[in-house]
Amino acid sequence: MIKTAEFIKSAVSISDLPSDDLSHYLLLGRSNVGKSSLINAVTNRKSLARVSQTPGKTITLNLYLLNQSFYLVDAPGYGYAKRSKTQAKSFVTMIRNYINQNQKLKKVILLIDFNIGPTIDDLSLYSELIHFDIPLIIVATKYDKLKSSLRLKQQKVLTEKFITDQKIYFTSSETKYGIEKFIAEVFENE
Ligand SMILES: Nc1nc2c(ncn2[C@@H]2O[C@H](COP(=O)(O)OP(=O)(O)O)[C@@H](O)[C@H]2O)c(=O)[nH]1
Ligand SMILES: [Mg+2]
Repeated sequence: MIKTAEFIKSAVSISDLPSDDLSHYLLLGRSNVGKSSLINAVTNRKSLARVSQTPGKTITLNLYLLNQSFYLVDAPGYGYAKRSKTQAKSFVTMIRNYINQNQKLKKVILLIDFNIGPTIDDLSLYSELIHFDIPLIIVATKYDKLKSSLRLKQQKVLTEKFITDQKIYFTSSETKYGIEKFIAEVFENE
């Protein structure tokens, strides 16, 4: 259970990250996939993470401290249409450095829109991420948006896009479907 949550900082570079020994959990996903909403649902706060703000030009890692014991790190905005190729590249470089250099990173959580399914950008990021020696989790967001009669079929279609045994959570930040299970399993060691 998440009892406390606070925004700590927006880090603009790897060297700007806190120097304590707390664990990090990295959230990745295209703009609009529901990252901020997931942070708010997990922490049971209405607006801890700002929902749907237009991404700025600066690439940041936004750190939230949960239960005074671990960081949830929001890395906003890959696949954002208005970003230049150079910016997209520097995003991937920053994430790669963060994963490679951060001993405190415990898991990478990639968000996919359940309705839209994985986009080309999502799948290309996924295929990079599976090569890192770090647990990778998929969260299919906005589960509530699909008609319940179509959910099982879509669940199957989505599952087939990823490697066998890929752990996938289905969540809705709107109805809180799947949020408790996500918290209990993903942060089980915290
Ligand atoms: N119906 C529904 N809408 C959602 C859900 N999660 C996010 N959204 C909406 O999707 C849009 C983008 O969400 P946001 O959290 O800002 O995405 P981010 O850009 O990844 O941080 C907003 O309009 C949210 O209200 C969900 O679980 N269900
Ligand atoms: Mg956001």
